Amino acid sequence: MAKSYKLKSCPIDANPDGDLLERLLAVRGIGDAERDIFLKPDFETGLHDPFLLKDMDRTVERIIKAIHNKEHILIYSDYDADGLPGASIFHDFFKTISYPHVSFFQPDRHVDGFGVHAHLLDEYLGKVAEGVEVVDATGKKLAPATLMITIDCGISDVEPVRVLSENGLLDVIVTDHHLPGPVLPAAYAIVNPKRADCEYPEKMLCGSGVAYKIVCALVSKMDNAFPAGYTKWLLDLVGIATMSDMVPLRGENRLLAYYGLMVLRKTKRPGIISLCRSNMLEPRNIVEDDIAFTIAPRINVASRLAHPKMAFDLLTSGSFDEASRIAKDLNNINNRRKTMVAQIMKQAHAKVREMQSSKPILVIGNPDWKPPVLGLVATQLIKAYGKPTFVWGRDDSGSYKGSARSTANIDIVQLMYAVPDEVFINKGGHAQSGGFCVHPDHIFGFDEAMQKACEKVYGVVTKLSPNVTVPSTTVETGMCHEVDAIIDVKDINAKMFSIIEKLAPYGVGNEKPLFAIKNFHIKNARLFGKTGEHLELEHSDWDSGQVKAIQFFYTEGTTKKVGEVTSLDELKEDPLFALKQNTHKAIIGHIEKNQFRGASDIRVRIVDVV
Ligand SMILES: [Mn+2]
Repeated sequence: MAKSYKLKSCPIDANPDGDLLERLLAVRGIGDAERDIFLKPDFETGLHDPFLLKDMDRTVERIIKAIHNKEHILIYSDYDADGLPGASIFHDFFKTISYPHVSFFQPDRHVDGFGVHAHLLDEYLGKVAEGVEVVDATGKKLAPATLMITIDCGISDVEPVRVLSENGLLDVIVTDHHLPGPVLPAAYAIVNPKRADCEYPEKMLCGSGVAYKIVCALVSKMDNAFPAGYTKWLLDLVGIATMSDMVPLRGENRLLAYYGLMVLRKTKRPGIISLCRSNMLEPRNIVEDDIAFTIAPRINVASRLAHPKMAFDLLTSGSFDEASRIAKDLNNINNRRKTMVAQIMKQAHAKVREMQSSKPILVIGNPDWKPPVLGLVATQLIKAYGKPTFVWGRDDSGSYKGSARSTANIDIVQLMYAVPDEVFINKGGHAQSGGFCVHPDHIFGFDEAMQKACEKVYGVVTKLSPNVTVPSTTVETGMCHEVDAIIDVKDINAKMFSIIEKLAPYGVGNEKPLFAIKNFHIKNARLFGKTGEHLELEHSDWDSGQVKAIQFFYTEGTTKKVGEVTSLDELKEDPLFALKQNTHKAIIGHIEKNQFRGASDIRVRIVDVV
């Protein structure tokens, strides 16, 4: 079936046939005022003053006092690819000043869950059980912690912060970027750009970004303790977090991502280097996709299938021996994760086809599915079907746990609160992403309960359907095409790529440009890969020379069987039959640089053929 595409609407006037750079800027709404700073962020002048963050003065004073008094400082961070680099920034800071009285803690994603849990910290606070003690980097026993700093969490933990500060022995500094609730925790200080009373201009920093601002503020007050340019070398960690935490890459975040990528390419951290090399990636060639597809998943898998400490140890390791051992372990765990997700996805697709459901919510589950990977499954399912998705499985203790993801217009937390109380043992999250635990007595009626809740909150299905928006990520699955520009195949070359590269790094808020490529005459089509799963198309003619286009996992799933197939038999005999007819109107895809053995070429990464 042929598909249609349209040009992205352009918030700024620009000639669609004009200069490509102008067109790409205009499509992103980048006008004259932002243009220069967007194209060439300036590290010396582009960062905001960290002291514009509310409570920064108090925070810096308290930390410096703690260092002065040799207090035991506890860094409590989230377990993901934002919280862990944030904690690693503090690790680097304390290591640089050789401060040993510091410890690092991350909760367990599955046992404890997100946020601050006071009862886990007994050992750190000196309430030592027999034989348990907290030691510093040199192995020396630490006194009870008197200062705790949260990273990427804590803003909604009013009760735990109250309990921790109750006897006056521990000061808690909350640093976070999540949206504060109606009541702020009664902490010693709270650094969060999203505080209503915070005047900091960049509201969308990630948790590591906030941690970075604090370290910058500290360094500015302790100047002579640090080598020149010290804070710049922390940007590899900030860059990883900024590009994996789905914050918009505009404003200060663009600067952090831009220089983050630059520093990553020169990183000296054994952990990052080992992780890259063990995945056949040279740090100097890292691009944003390598963070999204190689680095971040391997940091995150530690908390999903092992413990976050593994990834923290990797990021902070000072030894190549240790780092390459951890990198190898993380790769193995990540392979196990991939197999688990792939198996579940296969079963899920089959189940969805069998259900043939027109219901507005996709509820799917299986007691054999492992809850730790269901967030990843839910993300893939919503991409494939464009419906709010609840996926459940059963853990080793017999609990029915799962993950939910939603489209822009449906709040899943609201939905979970609209079902009768007894259905969920536990529920939580944000409008578009959450987790839950279903009571075993209600697992069979779970689907129906969610559909009813949806009707209750959003009205009947027929009213809902026209409003269900297809999330922008489905561009990748071929359900909807909005292209940045229409280009001619003859213009695809290194010069064009250098223009596209000017706007990188791409990500949320600055999506990688998608093109409709005209005049691509398929002279050669072939399948390659272990099982012939990938597609390569070759264009060549006298005028425009040769251009290659590839699509990985072309043969997987039916949505990617592109081109105008006249009969199924043709497809069975030759899966490339339709493509070879050259009846397509355009190739939809990204332009990328392919690096191999020191050489490189510019090619098309196919999203679709229409
Ligand atoms: Mn975060």
